[in-house]
Amino acid sequence: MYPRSELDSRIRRLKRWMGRRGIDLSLVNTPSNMLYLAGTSEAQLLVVPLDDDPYLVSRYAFGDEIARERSPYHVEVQRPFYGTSGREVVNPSVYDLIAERHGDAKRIAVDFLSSQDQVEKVRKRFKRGKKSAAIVSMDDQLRRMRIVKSEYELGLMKESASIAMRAFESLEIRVGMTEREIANLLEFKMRELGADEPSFPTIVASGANSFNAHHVNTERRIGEGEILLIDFGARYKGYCSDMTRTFYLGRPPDNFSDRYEAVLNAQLRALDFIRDGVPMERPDIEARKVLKEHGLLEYFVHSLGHGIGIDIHEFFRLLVGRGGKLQEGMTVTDEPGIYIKGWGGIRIEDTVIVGKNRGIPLTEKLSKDPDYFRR
Ligand SMILES: [Mn+2]
Repeated sequence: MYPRSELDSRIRRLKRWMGRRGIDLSLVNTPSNMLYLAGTSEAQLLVVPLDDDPYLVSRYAFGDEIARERSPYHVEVQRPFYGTSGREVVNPSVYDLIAERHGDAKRIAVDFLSSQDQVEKVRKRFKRGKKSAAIVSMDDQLRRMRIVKSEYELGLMKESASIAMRAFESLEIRVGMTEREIANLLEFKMRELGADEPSFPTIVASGANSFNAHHVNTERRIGEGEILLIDFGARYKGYCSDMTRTFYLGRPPDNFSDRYEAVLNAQLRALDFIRDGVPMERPDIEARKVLKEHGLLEYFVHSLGHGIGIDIHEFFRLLVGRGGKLQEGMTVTDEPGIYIKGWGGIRIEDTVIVGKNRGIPLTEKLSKDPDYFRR
């Protein structure tokens, strides 16, 4: 079970925000937000009344038992009855239950304001006369809360990184294997080592396919004298890791080694700036400067990194032109890459904690030697 004290302090923080904004009820249904606030995503709705304890509404046999095991909060069960004729069907919406209990709510915060039909369902039930409760978004508040990780969360992310690295190290990759085969093996190993699942579908890009930053794996067989790029991560108890390694199978030609060196230097340079108080665009700018010195700037066509946690891509990007400052305890990826049409791509990525003096990589123990498979 998720530690109660962690969740209680998050709920308290949410309630302080609700109090300031005159919000008397919060409704959460995005799985990642629910996990963050209640320790489980096995429910239809998390309900946080300003003046009462939070509780979950979960469906009978479709998560209610799991929610009870994982969350310290009360689980209200929603159970349909279908009978044997259409007249007997009783299947009240979760929003009926909420409206019955909190019918006098005047200002409701939801994390699904962009979902028109769900908002309409809430609006319909919180109508008295011609007036309906005001419905506002809580997305910004939840983003602010989730952006800096607690020690407990960092512990889960470290384990997720460790699982991914150990899985990779146990792989025996041989020339002749297909991209899909390698991805399947890696994902199997991560699960075997305790991962809930891969944090996203593993990318194995060989040869010219390495040009595709988000390659979709094929039956292509890897061969000598080729680039092999592998981008992967594990999810552990809800928390993600994300890393990329690029290799050369066989003796690398100079143009590969030089370009690899440049990307690696850019990645390490950026790491020095992933620290408390630095503008979020700075690490990206520093990485771009290094690539510029090597004449590779035009091939770095994405941001240096992104927030990571319960979601693989969380709020904010490390990108030139973006505002905001880094704060100790945030978690980001550091992943410069170059993509040269007709030749291929090189990306090196680690998951990193924003530290006091420099970034603390969680995934760097896995060698960045591009000759890894010939050791
Ligand atoms: Mn990434």
